Amino acid sequence: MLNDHVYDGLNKQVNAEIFSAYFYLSMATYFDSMNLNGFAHWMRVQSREELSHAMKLSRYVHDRGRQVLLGSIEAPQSRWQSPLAVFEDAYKHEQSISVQYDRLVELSNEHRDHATGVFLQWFLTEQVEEEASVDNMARKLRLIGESISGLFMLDRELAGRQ
Ligand code: OFO
Repeated sequence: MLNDHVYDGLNKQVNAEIFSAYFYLSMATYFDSMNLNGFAHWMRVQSREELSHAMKLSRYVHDRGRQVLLGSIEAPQSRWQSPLAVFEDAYKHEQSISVQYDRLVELSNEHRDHATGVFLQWFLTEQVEEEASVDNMARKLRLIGESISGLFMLDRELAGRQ
């Protein structure tokens, strides 16, 4: 059975992952509005990935004998100045999620919940990848600069994300 503090932290993290899914979905709709279909597709895949993170956490809470309590999800931002601004925000967001996982690991250590600490290692590794993927996109967009053809080439590439 999970300790109440760790349980509370995991519940909040489920909420944070569902918010991430919502945030990326909002980014997808922004790209839809610009007719950048490849970018929109990339964001939808990302949104689904975030939901899968929420499911993985939920399953763990259940396996440890507690029921996940879902909280309300705040409305995400829906407008940006440019595709680059979207990925810069996504990068900041992923950095904040990484900090949350670090704190959650610390919390589980504080309460000597080693099983949760081990379980959370997967998320720590995943966060390295999550930060890198949005940061790489921001770097590419900075290289492209004002080039419309560069933007469309990248859009075509992103349409292939599985
Ligand atoms: Fe679930 O990693 Fe992004 O937010």
